[in-house]
Amino acid sequence: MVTDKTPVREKMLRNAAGTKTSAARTKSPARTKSPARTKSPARTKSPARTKSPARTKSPARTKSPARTKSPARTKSPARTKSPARTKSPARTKSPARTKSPARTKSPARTKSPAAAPAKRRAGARTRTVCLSHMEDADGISSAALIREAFGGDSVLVDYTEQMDALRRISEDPSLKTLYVCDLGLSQKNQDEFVKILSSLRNARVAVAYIDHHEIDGEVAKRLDAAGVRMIHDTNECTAVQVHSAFRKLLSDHSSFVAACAAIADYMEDRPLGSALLQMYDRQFAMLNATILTYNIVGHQRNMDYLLDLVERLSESRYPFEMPRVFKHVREQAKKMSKTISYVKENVKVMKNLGYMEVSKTGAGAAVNFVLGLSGKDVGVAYKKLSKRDDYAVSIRGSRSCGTHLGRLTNRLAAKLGGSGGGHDRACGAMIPLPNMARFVREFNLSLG
Ligand SMILES: [Mn+2]
Repeated sequence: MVTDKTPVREKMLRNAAGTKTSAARTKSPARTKSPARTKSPARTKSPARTKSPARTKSPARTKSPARTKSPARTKSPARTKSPARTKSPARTKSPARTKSPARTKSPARTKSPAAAPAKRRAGARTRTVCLSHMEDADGISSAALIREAFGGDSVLVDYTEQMDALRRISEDPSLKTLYVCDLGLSQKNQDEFVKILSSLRNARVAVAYIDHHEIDGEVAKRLDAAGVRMIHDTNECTAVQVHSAFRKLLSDHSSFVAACAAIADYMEDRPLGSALLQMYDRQFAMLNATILTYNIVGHQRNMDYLLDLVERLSESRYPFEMPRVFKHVREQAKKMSKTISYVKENVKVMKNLGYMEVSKTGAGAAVNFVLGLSGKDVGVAYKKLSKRDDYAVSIRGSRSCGTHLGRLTNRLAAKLGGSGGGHDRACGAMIPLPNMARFVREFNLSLG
């Protein structure tokens, strides 16, 4: 692996050195602070980066539960003023992109009502926000690539928080550009989603929706008609689509980040995804995709960590380089092996599916084993959500499963007062407590 890696890296570095973006970045005074960094003429090149004491050792960075409060973070002149960012020719093309001071003042990060200063500036719209999915490598990678291309704030959510976050963001009078990534819609939220995005467009906020989950054709049309930039292909993961759409604004390393996301989303066999993966050593990409996934899964309650991950990926770092990742991978792998025994002992079957209620682990962590160990073509795992009267449901299909599970889930969940949807062989839902058993029964019947 080591021998393979070198030429690939070198090739990437050569390419990166010539790109406008990386050249522009190096000049950023922000970066010059770190002596390790300054030496590196091209951002991607810098092996020094990994060792930069500021990054790796700063406990404030990684451990600080309140990311935002860390003075180093928020006030860092580096981040705030970054003329390199703003003046980069690549960036200036898009009017939305030009001013992006968002990064610096990051209200999203702080969770403080950042709107206040903006209001004082008499309605200046300057903020760029990327609302993305927090639960997997595709969502995190998409946020990282958007951040690399446009700067701005990353707001990471799961499906339960998606609409609340969107409402909150849309109420910010300083919002100038909004990217929504890897967040599929369901019958339950799609109308409100269209409504909010349309009103943002009416307020002249630039809005892009980048996703690969099943979408109602009418909903897609309405978004398009409202002037939302639709980057939507069910055949490629979100990060790959972000990469493809904004390649000119991204470093060469971004293709690696997108390839990892494709692996994590089981979409590395698609046309664009496989072309990206081909550029790298397969094992190396799989290793990094796994490191990324396990660290994301293991840090779902640590927003600070997840935002840091986004930032590091956006700065052309490899997942394996990040501090303490192997420790977390080991812990996560241990959990996985326990989950295997747990599922083996508790999985139940109906004619067309295997199913299991889980409590010791997440539904998403167990569902692949429910599928595999049940011997059926569909696996359903569900877990009662704390403080809610709902189950979080994860569903997976085998390669020989002929039903589009995302569509079936969307329909059944809506019928039973929940919501859900997703891909043909991987999807999820939220189902009200009293209807869970019925959901599994009807799912089984629909597969027959
Ligand atoms: Mn995805």
